[in-house]
Amino acid sequence: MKIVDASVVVTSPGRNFVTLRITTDDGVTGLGDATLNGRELAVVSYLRDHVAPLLIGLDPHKIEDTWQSLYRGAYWRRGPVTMAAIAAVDVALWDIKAKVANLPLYQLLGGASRDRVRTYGHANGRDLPELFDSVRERMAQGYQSIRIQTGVPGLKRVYGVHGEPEVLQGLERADGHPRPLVEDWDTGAYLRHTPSVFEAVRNEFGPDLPLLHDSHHRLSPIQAARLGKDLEPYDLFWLEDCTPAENQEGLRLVRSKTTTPLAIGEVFNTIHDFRTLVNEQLIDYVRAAVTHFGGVSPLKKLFDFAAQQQIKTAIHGPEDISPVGMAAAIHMDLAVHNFGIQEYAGYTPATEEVFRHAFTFTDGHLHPGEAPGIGVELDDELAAAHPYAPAYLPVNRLADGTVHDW
Ligand code: CS2
Ligand code: MG
Repeated sequence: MKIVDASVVVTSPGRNFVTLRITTDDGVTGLGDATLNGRELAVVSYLRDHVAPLLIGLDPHKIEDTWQSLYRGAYWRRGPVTMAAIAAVDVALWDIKAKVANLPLYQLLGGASRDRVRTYGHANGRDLPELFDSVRERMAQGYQSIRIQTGVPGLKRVYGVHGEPEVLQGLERADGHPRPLVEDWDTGAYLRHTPSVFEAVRNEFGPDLPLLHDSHHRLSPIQAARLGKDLEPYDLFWLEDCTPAENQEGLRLVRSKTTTPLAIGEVFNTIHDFRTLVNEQLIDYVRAAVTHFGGVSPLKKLFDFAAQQQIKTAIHGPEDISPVGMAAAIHMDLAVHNFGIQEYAGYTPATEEVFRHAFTFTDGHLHPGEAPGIGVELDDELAAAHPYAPAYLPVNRLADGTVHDW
């Protein structure tokens, strides 16, 4: 069996997605997600100009060798662009291997370790009434765990909460913003406000509903320690990205001050980014996504590493992970033993039409389905009807204009 074609499809059914399709001489095809929110075209070029030509003629069954050749052979290792491109190749080859075996991918990853995959959804509101309505909407959709994001008094527009209530679940949609919007931030106001939000949510929805919160890299370690401690009475499922974790050692301070569980890593792209965090058990969930971490092959290695320290998986799953990346994630979720939870923000109807998938969402749980491979088909004709449009995530600034973490 040989690879005869590797093509990149860019489509924007509500937001930009980048997909790699690998085709073999037997006519078997595999898909891989290469979407990097706000920097999509960099990955398109990396794939089209530097990777696809190298794949032609290779044996598609040699997944590990191909991965290692692309990672080590590039010389310039790591980074979101490189690892998203390699991820797309990896997932497409796993898709092909599983199709040839006539098995759903999870069966090649050790088979099912559970019946279904629990998820969490996004609730957001500029104020408490809007937030409570959003929580009820997610619960009505079946979600049994919910991420809470709200506005902050005095701030116009913050992460996860948009002025337009119709924005789907307050996602970080880069669509429609051809230049980065500027959002404002005040850490003090946020730290003073957030505990009262969770007190109100607990009073409204009771003590048992698993609640999550994302600080989105915006706090210093001591500020993160304070927030984690202030949130302990509200028994969060996790506090996410409480501090920029390139400074992995910074989590030692946070960990020493609070028992609030910590989740980190959606922006990480190799196992080295997690080394201290996992070895010293500084976090409870690893957030890496198939699409940004180099694919299924390296993510499985990370999950096994994390399992040694009783750390669980929590694959990143916002709307800017395409249904291709999501499908690969759900297969991993079903198979790995140390599964924690899967983020699932859902997709626009147009996205569901372009990417026909076998995975299902029922009663707050996902299942990858039994289709051979990862179970996703990309409709090229429909994809072409949604051309790429430049779009960027917002930039976050303090009141004095200083750019802040986002
Ligand atoms: C967020 C993401 O889902 C999350 O946890 O951190 O929505 C993130 O803002 C986007 O994926 C960035 O593209
Ligand atoms: Mg996040």
